[in-house]
Amino acid sequence: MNDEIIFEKDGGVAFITINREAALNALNSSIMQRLDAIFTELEKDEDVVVVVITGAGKKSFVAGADVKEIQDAGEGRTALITRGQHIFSKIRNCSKIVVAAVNGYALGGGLELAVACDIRIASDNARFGLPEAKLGLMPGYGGTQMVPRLAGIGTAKYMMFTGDMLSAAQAEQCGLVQKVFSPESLPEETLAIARKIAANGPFALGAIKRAINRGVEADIDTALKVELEEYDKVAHSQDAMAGMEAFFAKKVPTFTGR
Ligand code: CO8
Repeated sequence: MNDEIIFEKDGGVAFITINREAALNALNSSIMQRLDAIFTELEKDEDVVVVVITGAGKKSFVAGADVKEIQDAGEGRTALITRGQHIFSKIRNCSKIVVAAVNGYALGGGLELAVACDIRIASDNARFGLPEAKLGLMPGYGGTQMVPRLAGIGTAKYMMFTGDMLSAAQAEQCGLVQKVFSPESLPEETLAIARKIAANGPFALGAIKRAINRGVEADIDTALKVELEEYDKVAHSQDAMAGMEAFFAKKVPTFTGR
């Protein structure tokens, strides 16, 4: 068992804590492999609706890929990037809703992990940066593509060219972050948001995620066809029947995810 990742489940919510505080939760190979395995496992887990990813301690979410491993990898660097892209794409395309609880530094590969998630909730002391160029490197786990889509091209280029960090307030303003809370209330507020999402119809949540992820990459007519395709499945789902019946019966719906 790899204790550099703590993996827990409570009802419909799973929690992944990157637990390497002495290195500000930098992503080494064993953490990356475990993340890969956890997301494979989650695909088969019908009980989990929402996954929350956070970092251990009060200082850092994830301060990047492990710079020592990158330095030592030599000719293996391209393989590291390929593996990282594969794992982060798996997170982005996961059928569960994935929430990043950013509790401090989200730098380099750490910010790329956060933007592979569906939404980002941050503490007001969180810092967001892509400092790779300071090391003579560039973001390689999806940062050059995901950050412009979320924060705009100008902000993304500014961050990557200067290596400057954004505050949580700045990250919220440009759309990188959806909600900001005090460090003390972040775990509880994130859990409340996760539970709110998990109470909704899981079948619909998965369809909404696919419609948005696929649709934003397409022209509007193709994107609307994607929405219709997903809607067709949702409209005939057991969850939709249960949700509408519960509404008129003034009861809380019991969803099965089917
Ligand atoms: N990798 C490895 N170790 C790290 C990392 C990291 N990314 N970040 C911090 N650490 C370690 C430090 O080396 C230090 O270790 P030690 O105590 O043994 O000296 C410990 O964590 C604590 O860090 P600091 O003493 O530096 O703490 P400070 O509070 O002074 O500074 C900072 C905090 C500003 C966050 C600082 O640690 C820092 O700048 N870290 C590096 C941030 C960075 O450059 N991240 C990007 C890395 S590159 C990347 O993510 C590329 C992704 C694409 C992958 C490409 C694969 C080939």
